[in-house]
Amino acid sequence: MADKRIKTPDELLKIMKAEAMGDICFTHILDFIKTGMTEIQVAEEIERVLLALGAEGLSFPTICVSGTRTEFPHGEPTDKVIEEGDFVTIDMGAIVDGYCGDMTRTVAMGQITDEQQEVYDIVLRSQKAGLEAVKSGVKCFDVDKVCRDIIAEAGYGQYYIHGTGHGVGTEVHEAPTLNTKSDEVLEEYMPVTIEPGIYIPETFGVRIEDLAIVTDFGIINTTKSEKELIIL
Ligand SMILES: [Mn+2]
Repeated sequence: MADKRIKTPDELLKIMKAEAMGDICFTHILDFIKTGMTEIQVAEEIERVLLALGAEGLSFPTICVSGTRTEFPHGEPTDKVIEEGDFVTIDMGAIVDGYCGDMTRTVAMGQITDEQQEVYDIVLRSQKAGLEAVKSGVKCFDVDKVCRDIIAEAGYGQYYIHGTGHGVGTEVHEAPTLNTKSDEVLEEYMPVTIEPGIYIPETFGVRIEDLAIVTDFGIINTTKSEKELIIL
């Protein structure tokens, strides 16, 4: 039996197409999002745009959380108004021909604190190092460790409260699982997310997520959106 974690070229193309829709949508949202809007308004616009681009559905209900609510990795959007100084975390995915996209970006609304900037930089460094660690033959827990060690060494280890990533296919969460326990070995043409985060209770959180295709030399990153901190 074929290993369902390894995708065919046809499957990978559908995943790439779904992720490209996410990139286009994110670019639109950077222009759309303003202080004074609610999280729900932004989430609804994301979903409208993905469907308008031709998505047949959404990989999962869109996450848009702001301000202190960014402490919730899987928070549902609410009527909370987006304010100056907020981080806004958006996690979304389109479905194309049955295959899911999945990407996360955290952006800042206007002036942020030094701590916000510092935490963002740590997550970004962790996320980039995780992507660099991905290659066929590497064990999933080793990729998780690369991401986790950077966050821990920066003093935020207790606030990294989930795994580093997962496979993607017709379901948004598939094998392989990238966490502290998974000894699965990455193989060429597995699509996997790399999505470390820091979530400080009642303060703020940051997550950055790309969807990468494992190769023998490293990755093909299907997520093209900017991930240096965007201040709107
Ligand atoms: Mn994900």
